[in-house]
Order: sequence, then structure tokens, then C-alpha cells
Amino acid sequence: MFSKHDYWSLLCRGRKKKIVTLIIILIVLLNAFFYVSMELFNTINGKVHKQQWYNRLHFDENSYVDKSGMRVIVGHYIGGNTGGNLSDDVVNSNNYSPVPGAGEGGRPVQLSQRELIRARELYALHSYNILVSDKIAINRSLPDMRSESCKNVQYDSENLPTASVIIVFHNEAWSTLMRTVMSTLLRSPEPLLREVILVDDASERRYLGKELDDAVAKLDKVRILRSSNRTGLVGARLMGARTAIGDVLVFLDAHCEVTPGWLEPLLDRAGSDDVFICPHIDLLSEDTLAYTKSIDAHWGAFSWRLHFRWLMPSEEVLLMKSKDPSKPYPTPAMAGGLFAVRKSLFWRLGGYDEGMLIWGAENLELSWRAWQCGARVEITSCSRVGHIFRRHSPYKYPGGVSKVLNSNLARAATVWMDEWAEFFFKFNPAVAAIKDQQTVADRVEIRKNLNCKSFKWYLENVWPQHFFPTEDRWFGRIRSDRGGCIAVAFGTPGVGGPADGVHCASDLDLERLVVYTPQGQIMADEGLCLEQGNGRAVWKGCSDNKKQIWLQKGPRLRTTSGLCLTLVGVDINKKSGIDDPLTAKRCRDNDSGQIWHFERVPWR
Ligand code: UD2
Ligand code: MN
Repeated sequence: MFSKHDYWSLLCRGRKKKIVTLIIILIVLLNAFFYVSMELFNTINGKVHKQQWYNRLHFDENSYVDKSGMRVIVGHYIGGNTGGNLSDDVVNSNNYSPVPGAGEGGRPVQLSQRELIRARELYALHSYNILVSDKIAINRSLPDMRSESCKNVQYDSENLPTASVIIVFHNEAWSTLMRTVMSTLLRSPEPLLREVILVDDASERRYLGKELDDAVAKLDKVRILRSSNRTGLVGARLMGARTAIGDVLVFLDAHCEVTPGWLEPLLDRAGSDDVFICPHIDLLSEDTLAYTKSIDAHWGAFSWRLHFRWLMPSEEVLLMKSKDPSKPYPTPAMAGGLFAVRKSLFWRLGGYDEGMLIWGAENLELSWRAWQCGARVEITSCSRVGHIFRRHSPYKYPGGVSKVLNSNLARAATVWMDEWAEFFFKFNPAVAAIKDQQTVADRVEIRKNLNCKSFKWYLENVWPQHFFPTEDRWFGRIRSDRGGCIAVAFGTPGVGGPADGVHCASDLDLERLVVYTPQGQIMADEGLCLEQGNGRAVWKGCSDNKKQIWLQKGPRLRTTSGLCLTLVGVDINKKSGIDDPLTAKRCRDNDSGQIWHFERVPWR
């Protein structure tokens, strides 16, 4: 038998021995370190992250405000809320009673424990904290939210067109509605503001009747129109627009607050007669009504299911913004509620689609129409308006939420999206089922008469960064030889997260299908691309990053540095590959986790 000493002396002696010992210790330490970091990474990015995410998902998975405050979804609501068990008196009374100083300067208002309980009971009425709103003066002060470069812009105020501000509402709270009106009156230069038109879309609340008439009668320039039947925001806005006498129509939701200098940049740009110009929308907290800035770099677009999304703008726009933050920049789509447009342009392009009822999709329809028919949609960071983004829709949808939304979406898609309408209908059977009930002949006629361009042109020229399938992009399911597919796992945050193998599903399951571009990007819905992370592959917003390139070499997907996309087998007993991490590793002949099957799915 060898003694310990003998064993060592056989291998090496003296200094050499020390070096080998050191190397062994180092290897052990490195391994331990790697193991601990992997564990930590998985815990933080996997379990904890998803856990928090699910916790926040108790409302509607499609409507949330993420940490950056920017993936605010104004698109799709679940619901329709009538106010629950609240008494008639509570529902119909106006309890506005401002507390001196509350919310001044856009600061948050905090409630006592007892008030919080009451606020929670009343929440269903408006889907924001009405108790807080009622404590804040309707003429509260707000800070100037503009950047220095915006403050320095000199407008030729003498020659700016005049504005008709149109605010439509249905069962809005008194205090938020009046704050929208007062902030407009207080912060718009007198000669530029022709009028404020309130359009009541058949509200049922008592305080919005005579009490509102009396209040409006005391205000210069403000008038109120009432729709006898509930038409929805499109019908109400059209009603306002038809009577407007200003040069420019400026639309606002009924729970906004404008800040100093908001109007001039809108009028300046709307004057040019070929642009729908949107302000930069900041956030009024639904909870405290605090005014907070939303992130600078955003533009509007939409997901495969045509839900409106705020996304990172193109590199080009980011560069332009960094050079001159005061310059208006293009956006593929507008959020819908807040924009200005020259009255003549609004009508020349066909106003709104009157067949769109209650809520939804009119913002996409208008954006596509504008771009495809020779106008533009832009955002100016110099006009700052706060808006209360809500998680639930507080009002009723006659006929049902999905019927209303789906009909509106079907109309917009049918008229403007060409072959992408087929894509949308194919994967959204509920919308497809009612598309033929829509009469859109007059809207198609408008498109023809205005000689509007194709949706292909729109995607290629207005939104080349889009993540939709196209003629030259592969679309389908990428299945691992081990089982499991490449797709964004349910519960991954909107901003992205670690990539795992997921269950492969049917040909109609959009969540499991990906676009693979000729450049090598693997794109999922919501503009997420598979990226080689540090150790683990992750889903991240699509960009020009080389780490998002996966080159197809036979059945393998290789990074630009020659590593292979691998579905790592963590648990050898589990054969399916589901929930196993995706990572880029050295390519090996016998690793089935590196073999991918491309199953094409026709997208139209
Ligand atoms: C966003 C838009 C909103 C509209 C919508 C899509 C922003 C900030 N908001 O949703 O303007 O484009 O996407 O349709 O961009 N209203 C009526 N009658 C109705 C329903 C609503 O008058 O039947 C009013 C409502 O009181 C409000 C406005 O329309 O003043 C917009 O409704 P919202 O605030 O519920 O929409 P939002 O902000 O979630
Ligand atoms: Mn709104």
C-alpha cells in the first residue's frame, strides 16, 4: 500500500508538488463558486422572479404596469365593473372635498388605515382611488415636467393654429373629470384655446347631470354635449369633433392632467397638416394620484394579438432623441386617448370608424390609416400630460367585453392589415368567427379613394423592427430532440427573463410559435428575442445585439462565436426537456439537447 506521502511523491516532487496542489485547490474552489452562482442565478431569475410576477398577476395578465412604468397596457381589459354592492346614493354622489395642500405639486396623497378600507370598497366605481382624488383640488399645481431643451424651444405663438379640446366620458368621477378640465383651462395660452368640449356618453351618475351643467356654465369656453345613447368613445369623439370650431382637435381622456407648456408643441406640429401628434403620456398613480414621469424612450406598437404595447423605439429614433430631445419622433401606433390633429386632416382621412363601439382598437385603426394613407403619427416629449392608467375597466360593455373588442379588432384588421389580417384571424378564432358580420365597405372605400399603401409597406417602412412573420421569415415551432420547444414560458415578465424549454403545443397556439429571421433572430410575440446571456439564454427585447443571432447549421443553432444552443438536462430522470434551461454551450456530437427540429406552421 502507498502511504499518502508515497502517492504524492510518485506524481511529482518539491516545487512542482506545491504547484499541482494549488491548481487542484483552485479547480475545486472554481467549481464550488460556479455551482453557487448557478444556484443563485436560478433562484433569483427563476423562482423568485416568477413568484413575484404571478403575485402581481391577480388582475389581467394583459394589463399591468411594470417596474419601469412603461409596459403599461392600455389595450385589453378583463371585465366591466358596475360598482359591486354599493348603494345608489354612494354611486351617484359627488364627494369632492379638497384638503388644503393635498396632492399639490403632483405629490402622492396617503390615506389613514380606516380611509384605506373605504377606498378599497369604492375602488370598483372608477378603478382608481376616488377617495384620494376627492381630496385633491381640481386646480392643483403640477411641476413643469419638460426637459431643459423643451423649455428652450420658442414657438411662434401668434401664428399657431387654435385648439378645440375634446374630452369624452362615461360615468367618470367628478373630481378627475373637473381636474382634466381645469388643468386644461389653467395651462393653455388663452388665445390658443378656442374651447373645451365635454361629451357625455350617456352617463348614468346623477352628479354628472345638472350639477355638472351648472359647474360648466360658470367656466368660460367650456361646453357640454350629451349623447342620448351609449355609443362608446368613437361615437362620442365624433360628436365633439363635428361641432368643433378650433383649427386643431385635441383629444384627452377624462382622467388626465396637463402640465405647463403642454399645448404649444402639439399645435406647432399639428399645424403641418400631415401628422397626428401625441403628447408624452406620464403616469398619474391610480392609488395616490402622484404624478410621475414615464420613461423617455418609448413608442407605441402592438402584439400578435393586436394588444397595444409600449416598446423601445428603433435605434434611429433613440439616436435622434439623444441629439435633440425636443424633436417629435415617429411612432408606429398611438395609445389612442391623447392626440392632436388638424381638423381638416382628421376629416380628410375619414374621421373614425363609426362601426367601432364602446372601447378598443380605434387607436390601431387610426394609426394604420394615418401611416398607410400618407400622414404620420408622432410623439413629442415636450408636451407632458398625466393619465390614470387603470387595471380594470370600470364600466359596462353592452353585449359583452369580448364581443365588443373582437368586433372592433375584426374591423380594423379587415380593412387595413391585408395578409396579416389572415394571420390574426387564423390564430384568434373568436375574432374570426364574427368578422363576416362586420360591414366595412365604406371603410374599404375610404382606403381605396385615398390610395392608401399596403400593410406590408407599413411594416417595412414604419416599423421595420416588428416581430410579425413575413414572406421571408420562417414561422413555426422549434422542437428539441429531447422534447420541449423554444418559447417564452408563461409568467415571464414583459421585459424578458431566463429561457427554458416549454411544452410544445398545437399549430394554433401562438404562445408556442416563433419567428426565425434570415438574420438568425428567434422572435416571440411581444418583441422578445432569444439572447445568449451570461451562462443562461434569456428572452430580451429584440435589438441589434449580436447575442441574439442563432445561425442554423444543420439541426444545430450556433451563436456567432460558435457555441451551440443547448437544452440542458438538469434532471436525468426527466426526459421531456420542459423547464430545463436553455444555454449556449460547446457543440458536441452526441448531445441531443443541441438538436432542433424546425416544424414550419403556415401563418396565413
Ligand atoms: C386607451 C386610450 C383610450 C382609448 C383606448 C382604446 C390612452 C391614455 N387611453 O385606453 O383613449 O383609445 O385605449 O379604445 O391612450 N369612454 C366613453 N364611452 C365608453 C367608454 C369610454 O366615453 O363607452 C371614455 C372614457 O370615459 C375615457 C375615454 O373614453 O374618458 C377612454 O377610455 P378609458 O380611459 O377607459 O381607456 P384607456 O385609457 O384604458
Ligand atoms: Mn384612460
